[in-house]
Amino acid sequence: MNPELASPSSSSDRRISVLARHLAGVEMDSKNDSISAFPTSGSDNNSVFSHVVRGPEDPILGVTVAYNKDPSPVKLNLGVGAYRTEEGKPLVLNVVRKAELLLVNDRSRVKEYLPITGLAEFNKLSAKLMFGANCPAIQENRVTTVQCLSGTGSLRVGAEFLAKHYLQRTIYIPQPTWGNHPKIFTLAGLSVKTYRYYDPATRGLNFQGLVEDLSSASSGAIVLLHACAHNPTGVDPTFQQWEQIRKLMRSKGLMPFFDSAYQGFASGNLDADAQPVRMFVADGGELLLAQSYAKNMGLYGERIGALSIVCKTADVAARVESQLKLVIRPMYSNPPIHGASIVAAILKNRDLYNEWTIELKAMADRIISMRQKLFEALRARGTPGDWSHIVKQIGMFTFTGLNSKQVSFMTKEYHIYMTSDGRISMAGLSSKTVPHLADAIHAAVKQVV
Ligand code: KET
Repeated sequence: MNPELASPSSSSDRRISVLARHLAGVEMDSKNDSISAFPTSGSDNNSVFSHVVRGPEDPILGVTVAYNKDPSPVKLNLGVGAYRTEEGKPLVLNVVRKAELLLVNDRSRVKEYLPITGLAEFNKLSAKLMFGANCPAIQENRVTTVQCLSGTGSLRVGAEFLAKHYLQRTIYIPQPTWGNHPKIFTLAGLSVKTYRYYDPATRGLNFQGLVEDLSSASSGAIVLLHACAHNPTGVDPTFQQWEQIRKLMRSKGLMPFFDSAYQGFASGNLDADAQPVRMFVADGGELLLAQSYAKNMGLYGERIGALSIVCKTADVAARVESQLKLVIRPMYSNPPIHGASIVAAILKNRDLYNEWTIELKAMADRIISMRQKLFEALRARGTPGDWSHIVKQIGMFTFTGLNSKQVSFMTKEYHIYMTSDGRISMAGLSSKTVPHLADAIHAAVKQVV
């Protein structure tokens, strides 16, 4: 043995010695040497953090934590909105693999810091993807787009900017909405209120309530709108209703903040899903947009997205961008390069873009076929209730109408994991697992009220 590792004197020497022996692969069997013998271990009374209470798990991501702990072979995770194949496996799109190969083989690529605003090419292409190739606001340089950390980071940066520079601090979010929205906006310094959105009785849009609530919102308030495939309800306004919402919001000077996490997942078509946002841009008014490539390119862990702010003039847009940089720099300095490079490689190449749209449509279609299968399975079992909302709702989720007791029952008895509001991620289902889910829903509805 290395003599320097033997007979340590002081306690810090002893720690270094133990670590060195650990790294050298020496077994630590002597009681004196073991990590648990350190004076800082044992009781937490000495810790300056001993008052810290355990926080709750996240209502969505915590579902995966619980799922991972369950040893059952039939367990099923329908919690987080993440696409799975028919085999229940995560999917890396072929087009993403191709783009990554192109990037790896390009020796001119380096790992320098990106600018604070991210990869310029990615920003341009992202704006074009949502606003359309011939968008006047883009041509007039009235749009500033900054690369952010996926949809969540884009919402946060947008909210921090609004809290600092916008005339109103109130943001209206739909009831219900994605569970992270109220936390993001509150922590950014905005004050959160809700507008009616979903009617549990009809399992459809409460358009009347929505119009009433936005009509009585204070002038200039910010309004969070899901661009398409509303999460968790799977219920979107019709184009006619969008037009009414647009007119109402513009007449009251309400500021639209679009959250687009599912472009392409509602209809299977990127342009069709961008329509509501494009209606608001076409009227010449201002708005914010948070875009995510987590779902539609399957780039979840790459944390790639963008914040766009459409302004009235190029001059205002340039000044807004300079302030976005001041929000971003102390928060995370500048964004990561890999995901942005993948997205840019796909969006700028016609063949790769076309291939992406085909793979995206295939994901959307598989989800639609799961809706049909689940609906038919419940009908075949004679499960009490009208389950037609399963096929009517759009996007990744079905808002089943199951209550939290029924959800707990399904988790306990059937090892099916989902959020307590009764939302299931249809993308996590496969032909093989539909019968198991249908059995669980059937039993829950019959046995638990
Ligand atoms: N907006 C909405 C509406 C949304 O559903 C999500 C993610 C995001 C933004 C943020 O996604 P990001 O990965 O930051 O680009 N929703 C799913 C995952 C999650 O909760 O983090 C979900 O609802 O399961």
